[in-house]
Amino acid sequence: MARFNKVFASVLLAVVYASTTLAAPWATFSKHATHRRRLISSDLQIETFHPASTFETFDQGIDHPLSKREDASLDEMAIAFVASHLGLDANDLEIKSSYAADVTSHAYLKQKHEGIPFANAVANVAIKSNKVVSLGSSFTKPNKIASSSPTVVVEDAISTAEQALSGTYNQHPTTLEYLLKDDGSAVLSHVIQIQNEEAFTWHEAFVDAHTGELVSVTDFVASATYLVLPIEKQNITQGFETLTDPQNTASSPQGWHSNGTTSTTDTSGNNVIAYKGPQTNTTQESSSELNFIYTQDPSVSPTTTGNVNAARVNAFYLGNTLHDIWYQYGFTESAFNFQQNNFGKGGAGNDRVQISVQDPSGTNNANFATPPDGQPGQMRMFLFNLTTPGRDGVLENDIPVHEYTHGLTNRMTGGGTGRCLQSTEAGGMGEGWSDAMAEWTEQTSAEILDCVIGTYVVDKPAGIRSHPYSTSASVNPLRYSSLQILDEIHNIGEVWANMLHNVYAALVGVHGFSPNAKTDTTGSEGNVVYLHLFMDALALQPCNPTFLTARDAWIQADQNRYDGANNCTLWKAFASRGLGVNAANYRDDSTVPSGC
Ligand SMILES: *[C@@H]1O[C@H](CO)[C@@H](O)[C@H](O)[C@H]1NC(C)=O
Ligand SMILES: *[C@@H]1O[C@H](CO)[C@@H](O)[C@H](O)[C@H]1NC(C)=O
Ligand SMILES: *[C@@H]1O[C@H](CO)[C@@H](O)[C@H](O)[C@H]1NC(C)=O
Ligand SMILES: *[C@@H]1O[C@H](CO)[C@@H](O)[C@H](O)[C@H]1NC(C)=O
Ligand SMILES: *[C@@H]1O[C@H](CO)[C@@H](O)[C@H](O)[C@H]1NC(C)=O
Ligand SMILES: [Ca+2]
Ligand SMILES: [Zn+2]
Repeated sequence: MARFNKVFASVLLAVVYASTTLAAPWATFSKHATHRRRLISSDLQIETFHPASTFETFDQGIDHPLSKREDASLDEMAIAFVASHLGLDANDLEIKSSYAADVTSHAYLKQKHEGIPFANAVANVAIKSNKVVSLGSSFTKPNKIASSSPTVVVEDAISTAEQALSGTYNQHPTTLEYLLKDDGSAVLSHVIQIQNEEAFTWHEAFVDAHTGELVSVTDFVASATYLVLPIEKQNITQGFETLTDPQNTASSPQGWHSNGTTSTTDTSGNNVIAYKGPQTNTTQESSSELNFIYTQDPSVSPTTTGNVNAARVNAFYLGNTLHDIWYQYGFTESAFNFQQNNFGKGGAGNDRVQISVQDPSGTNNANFATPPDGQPGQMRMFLFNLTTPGRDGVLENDIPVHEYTHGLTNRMTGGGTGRCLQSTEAGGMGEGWSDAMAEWTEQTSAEILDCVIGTYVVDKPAGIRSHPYSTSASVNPLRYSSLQILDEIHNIGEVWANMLHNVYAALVGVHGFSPNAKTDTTGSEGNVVYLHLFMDALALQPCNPTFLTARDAWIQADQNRYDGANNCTLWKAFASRGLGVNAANYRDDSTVPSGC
C-alpha cells in the first residue's frame, strides 16, 4: 500500500511515534516481535498476532528418530523429528512444503487439530547430511480450541471480509484454518483473499467461522518510501549501455522470452512481464530480432513513448537479472520463486512477476505484493514528480531491486506462504534486506563506500533514509537498541540494513571481492559468501523472525555451508551494532562468543 498519501502518512507517523516512545519506550517495542497494528481504513484498525517463534540451531547437527532408516524421505524425517523434539503427536503435523537445496534440505510444517491446519503455528526444519541443523517453531498447545465444524458459512464470511477490507473476493480458493490468538486460544477461521485493484490492497482475511467476526489479516503488499529516504546507486546519469544476451541460461533455460511452449518478442517471458497500463501493452520488438533499443531522453516527460519503452525494457531487464542471480544462490522453483513454467523442477508455477511501469495508482513510490507461491508477484512502479520533468522510479535501479527483494524475502521465509514477515520487527527487516540487496547488486570493487539510495528520483544527495549505510558509527549510529524508539518498518529496516552493510564489509575485508559474483557462486570471495549466507539464512529462519533469530540463522547458515569458518567475523559484525551474544529485548550487547 503506497499511494503518496499513505506513504506520506507513514513518514509522519514514524516521527510522531518516535517522540511518544521516547517518553515510554517499553510499551511500544515490547510487541515488535509478535504483533503489528494495521490501519485498514479510517474506522478499522486491527492488531494482528504472530506467535513468537523459537529457533534452535544445532551446529554440526543432531540425529532425528529416523536417522538409521536409509529410505526415510525428507518429509518423514521432518515429521518424526518435530513430533519427538517438541513432544507432539505426528498425526497433528502436516508438511506444507519441502525442498532440497544444494547444502541443506528444508521442510515447512503446520500444526493441525482434527485435520485442520493452524495458519500461524508453523515450524521449519533444516537437514544437512541426515542431521537436523535447525528448527524454528511457533507450535503451541492452545488453552482453548474452537470446534472444527464451522457454524458460519463461507459466503457470509466473504461478505464480512469484503465489507471490512473494502475490496472484492478474488476467487482464490478459500480455506478453513485455525488461528492462534494472543490469549492462547485458537479460533476456527475462513481464510479469504480480498483485493482492491484501485487502492492496490491485497489482504488475506481470517473470519471467525463461529462468530463471523474478522479476527486477523495478512497483508501481501510491502511498500516503500524511497521518495524520502533513498540509498542511491545506479541511475541514468551514469549512462545506458547496450547489453547483448544478458540472460543466464543456467537460471532461465529457455531464456527470458519463452516459457517453454510459447515464445514472445516483447517484454514478457517466463520470469517477468513488464508493461504500462493493461498487461497486453508490452514493448514490441523494433526489428525481427529481439532488439530492444529505445533511447531515453531525460529532457522530456517520462511518459513520452520513447521513455515509456526505455523504462519497460529496463524493468524487464532488472526483473530477469535478479531472477537469474538469485536462482544461482538458491531461489529456485522448489524454493518458491516467481516463474510461469517451472520445467518440472518443483514448486508452483504461473507466478511470474508482473511489473507495472508508470502505474497510475501512485506517485513518488513503488510497491510489491507477495501472495503465496503459485500466484504472481506484483510490482508497481510509479513516477516521481519532484523534479521537472518528472523521473521514473524504474530508472533508478535501487528501487526495482528493493521492490523485487520483498518478493524474495517473503517467499523464502517460512516456505512460500507470504505470511512470515508480518510482525513489525520482521516487516522492518524486510525493508532492510531490500536496501541491502540493492547495495549488493551495485558493488563493483572491494572498496567499502558509504551507501545512499534513491538520490536520483528525489534529486537530493542525502536520499531519503535517515543515514547512509556505513561502517562508521558516527556516520550511522543505528544499533539494535534503536528499536526502542523506532516503530515504523522502514526505520527499523535501516537498522538491519546497516548491520548487513557491516557484515558485508567484514566478509569482503577478510575474503576480498569477486567481480563475477552475479553469475559464479562458487567463489570464496566475501561478496559471494555474503549472498550465500543472506539467502541460506532466509530459508532457515523461523516465521516472523526477530533480529536475534535472523542473526542466529546467519550463524547457522555459515556452519552449514562453510563449517562455521566465518562464525567470529559474523558475530563481531553483528555485535558491533549491539546484536552480540547477550542482546535481548532491544538492549544492546557487544559480547562475542568466547574464542572469537
Ligand atoms: C500503451 O502504451 C503506450 C505508450 O507506450 C500508450 O500510448 C498507449 O495508450 C497504451 N495503450 C493502452 C491500451 O493503454
Ligand atoms: C506459455 O504461455 C502460453 C501463452 O501465454 C500459455 O498458453 C501456456 O500455458 C504457457 N505455458 C506454461 C507452461 O506456462
Ligand atoms: C505530485 O503528486 C502528488 C500525488 O499525486 C500530488 O498531490 C502533487 O500535487 C504532485 N506535485 C506536483 C509538483 O505535481
Ligand atoms: C547517480 O548515481 C551516481 C552513482 O551512485 C551518483 O554519484 C549521482 O549523484 C547520482 N545522481 C543523482 C542525480 O542522484
Ligand atoms: C562459533 O564460535 C564460537 C567460539 O569459537 C563457538 O563457541 C561456537 O560453537 C561457534 N558456532 C558455530 C555455529 O560454529
Ligand atoms: Ca513459484
Ligand atoms: Zn520496501
